[in-house]
Amino acid sequence: MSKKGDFGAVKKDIEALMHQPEYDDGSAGPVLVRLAWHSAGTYDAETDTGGSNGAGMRYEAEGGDPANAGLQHARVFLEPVKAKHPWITYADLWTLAGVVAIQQMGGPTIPWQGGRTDYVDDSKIPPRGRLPDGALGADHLRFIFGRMGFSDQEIVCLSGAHNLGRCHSDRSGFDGAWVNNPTRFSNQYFRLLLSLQWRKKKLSNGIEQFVNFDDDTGTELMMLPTDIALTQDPIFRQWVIKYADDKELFFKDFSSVFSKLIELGIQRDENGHITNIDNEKGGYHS
Ligand code: CCH
Repeated sequence: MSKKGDFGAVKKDIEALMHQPEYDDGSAGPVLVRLAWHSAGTYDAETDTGGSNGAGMRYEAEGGDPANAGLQHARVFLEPVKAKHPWITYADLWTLAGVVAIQQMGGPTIPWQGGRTDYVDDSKIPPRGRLPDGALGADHLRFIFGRMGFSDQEIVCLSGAHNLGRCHSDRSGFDGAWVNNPTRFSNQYFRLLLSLQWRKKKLSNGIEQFVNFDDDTGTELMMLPTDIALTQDPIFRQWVIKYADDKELFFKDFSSVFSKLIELGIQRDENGHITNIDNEKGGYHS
């Protein structure tokens, strides 16, 4: 067991579990990033509900949301880390794991601060349906991310996380990976959105997605309708072009926007101490 507050020790153990030869593309990274995102992406700025604090996904109300199907794999990967460092809250562990995973897959360093609690305030539990639906379009994205307080540029930037991982027919119903190397963080997702021909395909479960089949390599890549919407909406498209052209800019912007995502609903004083969480209820100030 590490000393309370030794986040560096936790980081090392998260890094050590990233390599998972039997799982998906050989890495726990992508699903850990999705866990961090879904833990935070329920935030509603107007009512100040949802967000990463509380780690509500441990319970059926949030964990059983069909949008969160498959994220138990990420939570199971992290259990040994929690067992070894019992002082860390799940809310901190999940967000930290996302940040560590992005960095280990070649992405930018993302500012992260601890202090979230695992206390679930019943009045702050987000209703289901706060997370985006991949079958929809640009209006839906603005509605969902606008609720969290994100701009058009930030929506496009965050979507660049689809450079990682894949869709699973037994989780979301969509199927396949967005890019050729889904365990390496880059701006390839934006480049492929613009450079490949995407055609609509109806899967055997009735779900529609976009695909590109490469005759030379025999590989099929995919895009969700929401991904394609980024190229069709004129404002979103400008940002897709910028991020496709400029990997450095994408990395820089992604670092700040992901950091903003995992801080939604959290207020801190100048020392980084969270001020809007009752420390008696499981909060922990480093
Ligand atoms: Fe996503 N995402 N995501 N996504 N996502 C899926 C998988 C990943 C949407 C839908 C899906 C973000 C935004 C959106 C990841 C990170 C982010 C899947 C497949 C769907 C569907 C799930 C499955 O079947 O396993 C939609 C719609 C949006 C709207 O914008 C944002 C923002 C992020 C992070 C910043 C990652 C990573 C994955 C891969 C997970 C894995 O298991 O490989």
